Amino acid sequence: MKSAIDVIHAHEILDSRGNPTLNVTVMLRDGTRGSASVPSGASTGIHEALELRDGDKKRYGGKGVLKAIKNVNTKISRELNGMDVLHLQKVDDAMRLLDGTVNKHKLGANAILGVSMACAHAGAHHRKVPLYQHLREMYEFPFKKYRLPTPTMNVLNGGAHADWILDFQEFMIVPQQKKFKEKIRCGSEVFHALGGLLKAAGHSTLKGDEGGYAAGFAKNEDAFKMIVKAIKKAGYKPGKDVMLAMDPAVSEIYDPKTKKYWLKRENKKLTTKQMIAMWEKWVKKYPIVSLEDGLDQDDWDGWVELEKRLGKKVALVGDDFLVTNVERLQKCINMKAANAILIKVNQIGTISEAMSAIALAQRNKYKISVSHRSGETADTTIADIAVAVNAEYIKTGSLSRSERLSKYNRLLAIEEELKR
Ligand code: 2PG
Ligand code: MG
Repeated sequence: MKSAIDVIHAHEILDSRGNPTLNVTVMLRDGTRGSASVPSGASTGIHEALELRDGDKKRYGGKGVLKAIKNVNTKISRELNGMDVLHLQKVDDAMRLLDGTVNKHKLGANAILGVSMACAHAGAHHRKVPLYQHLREMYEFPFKKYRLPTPTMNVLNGGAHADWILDFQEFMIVPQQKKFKEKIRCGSEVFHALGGLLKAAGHSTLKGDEGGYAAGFAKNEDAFKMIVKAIKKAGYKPGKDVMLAMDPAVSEIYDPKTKKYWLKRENKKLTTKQMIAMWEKWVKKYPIVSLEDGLDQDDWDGWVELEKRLGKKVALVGDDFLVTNVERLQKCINMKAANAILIKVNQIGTISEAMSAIALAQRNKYKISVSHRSGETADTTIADIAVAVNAEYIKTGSLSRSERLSKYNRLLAIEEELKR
């Protein structure tokens, strides 16, 4: 069988924060190769699959991934030899069973994911089709046409991605133009207009982990005020040409003991009820179409209430809350606790499991946002996943830094290809 796995090899590379991660190459019996690199989060949810790090403080401050690499090059490689990459579900199942733990802590979700992604690429190359087409057909997504996702672009970075200069992590613009390339142009123009405004107002224009400006304001809400100004300055209409989105990532500021959210910038501690009231106010004031992790990852009742209040108007996206996990998603569907899911392949550890989460979400009319991590590489797999499943959104950072732009640039290329 030509599409059988012959050799798997992983080695250590560095991500956009200068931390080690894995690059994996899979070679098939016919000589076809596929390679992929694994992303890494900073504001990780507690229910995510485990990212295996060496813990050897003398090397990369404990962040090395040599153990994960060894697992790929020995145990996983042996187990998968001769398996057909065109049946990625079986390959992923084999790795899941070999690991045998719920959160993949034996082999490491980073090790497993690197192999899963590399196999997907090898399969597409073997078939001589684009990755998005390969994934759509292999996982039998029922759509006839391809639709490009709308980007949610994180132009102001706060929280764990920008030294807590703001309490909330991501302030995003959501361009509404028809073509993807027009959305990119709009995003870039607003981003640069924002830079000009920040400079003029005496703010820093240095960038955070996702390539957005890391500028501090007295109040978190001022971030949106500034963005609205920038949209206008760039010649666009807020609420029409450009909408807004945010990921306050509030699991990071939640204290389970007091059950309060601590907004240090504003010196406030808010209850779930007060947080919901604040989001309602913001949604009335600003053209917000999407709110991710507006409440803590285990505040199920809070999420149900939030969904009741805002679910008709806004995409309420579960990230740390749902962790690309089918079981948490099913519970969420049963409880009516959200209406959208963020998909991060490394939260769950295989492409197949991420695809199952997407399929389940879509069967229940949830919106899909395929997402990068704050620690990224030039890998563009998530762009193809978003197109494969006709995701509504892609979240892949700001309009600067090549590891963010590589995904946008891949989507620009896909748009061109689909025209033909
Ligand atoms: C998030 C992500 C990506 P991290 O919270 O959505 O923006 O951040 O990768 O640090 O978890
Ligand atoms: Mg998030």
